[in-house]
Amino acid sequence: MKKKTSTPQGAKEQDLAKCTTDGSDNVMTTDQGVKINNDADSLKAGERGASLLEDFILREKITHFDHERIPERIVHARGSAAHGYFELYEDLSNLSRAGIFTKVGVRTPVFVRFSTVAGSKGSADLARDIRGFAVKFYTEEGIFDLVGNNTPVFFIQDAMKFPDLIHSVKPEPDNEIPQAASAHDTFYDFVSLATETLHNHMWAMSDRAIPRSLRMMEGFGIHTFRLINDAGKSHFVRFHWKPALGVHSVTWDEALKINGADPDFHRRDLWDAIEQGIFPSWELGLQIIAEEDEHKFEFDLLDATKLIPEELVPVRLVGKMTLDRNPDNFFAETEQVAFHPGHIVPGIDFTNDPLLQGRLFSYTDTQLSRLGSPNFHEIPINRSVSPVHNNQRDAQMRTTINKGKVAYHPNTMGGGCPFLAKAAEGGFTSYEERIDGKKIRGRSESFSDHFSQPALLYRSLAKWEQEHVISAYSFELGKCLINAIKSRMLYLLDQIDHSLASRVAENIGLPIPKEVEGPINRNIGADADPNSQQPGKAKHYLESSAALSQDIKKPTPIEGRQVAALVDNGFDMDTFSAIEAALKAEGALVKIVSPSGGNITCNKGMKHKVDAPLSTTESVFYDAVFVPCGQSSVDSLQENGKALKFINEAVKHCKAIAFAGKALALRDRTAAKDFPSDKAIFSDADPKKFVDAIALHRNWEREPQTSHIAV
Ligand code: HDD
Repeated sequence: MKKKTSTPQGAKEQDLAKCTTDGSDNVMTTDQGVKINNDADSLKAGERGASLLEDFILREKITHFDHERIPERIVHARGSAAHGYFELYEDLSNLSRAGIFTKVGVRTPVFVRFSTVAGSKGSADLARDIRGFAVKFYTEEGIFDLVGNNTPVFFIQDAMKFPDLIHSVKPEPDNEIPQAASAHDTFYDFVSLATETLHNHMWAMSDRAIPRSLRMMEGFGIHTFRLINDAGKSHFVRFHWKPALGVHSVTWDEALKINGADPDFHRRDLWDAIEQGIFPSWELGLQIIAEEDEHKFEFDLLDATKLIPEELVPVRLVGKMTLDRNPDNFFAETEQVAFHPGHIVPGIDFTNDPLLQGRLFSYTDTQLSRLGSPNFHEIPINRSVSPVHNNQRDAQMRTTINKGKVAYHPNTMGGGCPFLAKAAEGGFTSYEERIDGKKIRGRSESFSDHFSQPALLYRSLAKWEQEHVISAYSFELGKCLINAIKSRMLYLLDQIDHSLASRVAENIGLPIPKEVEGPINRNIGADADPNSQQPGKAKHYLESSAALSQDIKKPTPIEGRQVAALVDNGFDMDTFSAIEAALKAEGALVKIVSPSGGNITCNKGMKHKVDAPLSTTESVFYDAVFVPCGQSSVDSLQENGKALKFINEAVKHCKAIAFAGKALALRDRTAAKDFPSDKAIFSDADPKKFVDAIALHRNWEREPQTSHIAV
């Protein structure tokens, strides 16, 4: 596909360009600018003699190398990022005075980092996990960070529990096992004792936790924030990102295989798409709640474990974000970027959500140990494009050279500068929320319903999605070793949905207990009333919410989808070209997969470059497969075990598969023959039907009949 042109250089790109360098056409120097004559040998006393301490070139090189690593993020260590821009559809100044909500036609630069939560920096991309979705807006009024996830809720209600949550899910501390996996005792010990986790936990057991692509995930700001307009009026808001490509996932079997065969699968997918000009985009959605409606819901807006169903408050799409440029340097940009939910601009403000309030402390604090200095805002990727002037000074690695004698305010010696901005001139003022209350360490009664929303989520899922959730719980609990923990989880699942609990109980071979020892929820203070807790509080305020399901009814764009053409020498060019043209017209990428590498020849005698020999590729890397006609090609593939497995896996993973002409013989040697009337397995290789099936992502109706396929 032809590379699309990227956006004209934005303000942030110009800013980064000041620090961007490459060595082309330049002589090699030391860090002090001295030209280097020999970069291969250290300075020695004689040809075979000892190295000399005086060798400043060797010492500088090795010293720098020794200090190359910085601590990985305490959570969200593994991530990938891209540059792009955000554009507003319509002026929202009635809601907010922030430039990104008022300036139509302005392209605000963004840098977006996606991440997994639990795994280390080098862990595999397809871990079952929540995904981070952090957006840095370089606005004309300063940095605004929307540091969200790909699920609409969080595990806990109060930041006080964050270290406990993370300690429970990270590898167990005695043996550092398991890596990037929640399927272990400490996590379920915690989850089963803190029922507030159950809602986001069910999201983590759903297919959302194994996305097909970072380009195919929703994003959520999760907390309720405030939008403040010029008149100082506040509206509550929840932020959503809706992907243009729809929300899609892989199966658990694929995830396991991808992790082994290409641990960088998501990172590569994002990088390759952008390199090829297939720019992912998301629409920004707002759920707006009037100040006076704060208490009209059956849950508390300040509770980050609750979503606001779109049926109750629709999502208004107000703008679009497009990612169109890969970073130049992973460390300088993706690794050093520092997000912070406390980076807000005039027109946006916080609420009293106790999870958000705690986050406001944590993020600067963590950068101090990760990036090493309060000057992390000077690192190019973190630098605001609006001017920065204040009386903060010094500290490690300071790069700004502040002139003059004055580093205090008020002053006369500096002419009173830097001076303060009136609110009307863009000075930040906090929303004057009235607060009246006792100082208490406790939790609001309005946070105590932990069961209604996981039940709503489960009810909202399609049958096939529910099956995936059942399998996920069965896998995760099956991996736990302590029966008491598994039983407690079964007891809790039973409060959410009896059929779910029964199926999981059957799969893991334990009964659902009638009761559990001790209070159900132990995530409370020592003097709190254990009986004030769950599950009696569950409410049924909505039967189901369509937005929670990934069961798409309408086709989604197939831009950037990977489709394998399984061929060998002698394949039929006509049937190949017909499908290839139809796929390319929709922006899908066709890869020639063949038993051997190099080139193969079609029946018209033309040579074609093999994109991936079967020895280096896997069925799980592709969204669909087609096998063109051609006797010798099909004869060869029929004798190739990897080719047969390739198709069998595509059948098992419910993908679109097309066979043309003679390729039917190949179909009959694989599990595809068992599905003669399948909606997404085609024997006539009709290009349009094939494309339409890919646009529906998978034919999940096939799945219940695939358990016999051994791959
Ligand atoms: Fe957090 C990183 C998202 C609660 C403490 N968090 C981090 C990142 C994302 C989130 C996407 C990675 C940013 C990046 O790519 O660099 N975190 C969330 C969401 C939360 C949440 C959506 C709840 C709604 N986090 C949360 C709490 C605390 C933290 C309650 C602590 C009290 N989070 C951190 C951190 C991290 C972080 C330790 C690690 C690296 C970093 O901040 O820069 O401070």
